[in-house]
Amino acid sequence: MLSFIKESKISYMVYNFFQKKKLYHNVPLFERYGLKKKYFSPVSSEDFKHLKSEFDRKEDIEAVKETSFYKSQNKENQESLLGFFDLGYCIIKNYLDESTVNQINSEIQTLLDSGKIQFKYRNKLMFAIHHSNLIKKIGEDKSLIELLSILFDGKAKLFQSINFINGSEQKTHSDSIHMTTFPLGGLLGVWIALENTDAENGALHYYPKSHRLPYFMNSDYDNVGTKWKLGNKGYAAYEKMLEDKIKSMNLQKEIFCAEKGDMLIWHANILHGGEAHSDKNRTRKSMVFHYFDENAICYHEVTQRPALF
Ligand SMILES: O=C(O)CCC(=O)C(=O)O
Repeated sequence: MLSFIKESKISYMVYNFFQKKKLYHNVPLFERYGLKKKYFSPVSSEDFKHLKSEFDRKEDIEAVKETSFYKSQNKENQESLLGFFDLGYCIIKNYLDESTVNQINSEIQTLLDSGKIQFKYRNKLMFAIHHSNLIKKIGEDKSLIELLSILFDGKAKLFQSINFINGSEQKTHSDSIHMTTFPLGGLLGVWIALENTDAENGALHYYPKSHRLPYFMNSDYDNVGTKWKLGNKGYAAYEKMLEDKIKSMNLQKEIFCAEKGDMLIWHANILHGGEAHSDKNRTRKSMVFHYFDENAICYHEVTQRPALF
C-alpha cells in the first residue's frame, strides 16, 4: 500500500494542488515551451523530448571578462573562471575571509542549538538562508549573481542552501537528476569550504569535463514509469548506472583540497560527490548554494515533481 502511494503520481498532484503560490510561476513557462500542463502536473524529461537542443545555452567567455566579479579577482582566480566552460567547474581561492567564515560557523551553531535548523537526509542542514541574513546575503551577492547568470546564460536565482558539519559522503551524481531544468543546464552549484578539507575529512570530488556527457535521466536507468505511476527503481540504481559509466569511460576523479574560504562553482551536469569522511576526529564544515535559471522549468526528475519556490 505504501509503495502504491509513493509511486502514484496522483498523490503528488494532490500535494502540488495546494502549493499554487510556489508553483504558479511555471504556467507562463509551460506556455512558452508549448506544454499543455497545469501548475500541479508532474514534470519529467520525457515531456521535453520533442524540444531538444534548439535551446542550447551560450558559453560567452568575453561576457565573463566584463563582469565586476571577474575584474575583482586575482590572476589565478581569473584563469580558473575562464576555464569554467571547458572544465565544468572553477575555483575561487580565498573567496570569503576568515572572519566571515567564522561568523557563518557560529551562526550555524546558534541555529542548531536553538533547533531552528535540524539535520535532514542524514547530514544536511537545509535552507539556513531562511534563518540567517548573513548567509542569505552571501548567497545573493549581486556580483556573484551577475556572474552565475552569464555562466549558465540565464537569470540566476538562489534556490537553496545546504550546510554540512561533516562530509556528505554522497556518491557521485549530477545535480541534474535532483534539480533538473528545461532548457537543460539551468542550474549551478556554489560550494564554499568553511574549514580546510582533504581526503581524510570528506573532501568534495568531481570529474573535470564530465558536464559534456549526456544528461543522464530516468530513461537511462529504466525509471520512466507510466502515465499514472512513477518509475520504481531506487536511487541506488541511478548511482550504480553512473558508477558503471565512469568505469567504462575511464573518467578521472579530482579531489578538492580546499582551504577555509575557498569556493568552487560547478556546472549543472558535472559529476561530483563527497569522499569518505574517515577521520572522525575532524569535522568538514562547508556550505553549498544551488541556483536555478528563472527562465527555466525546474523539477526533480526522479519523482517528477516541479520545484517549489
Ligand atoms: O558537499 C559535498 O560533499 C557534496 C555536496 C553535493 O553533492 C551537492 O550539494 O550536490
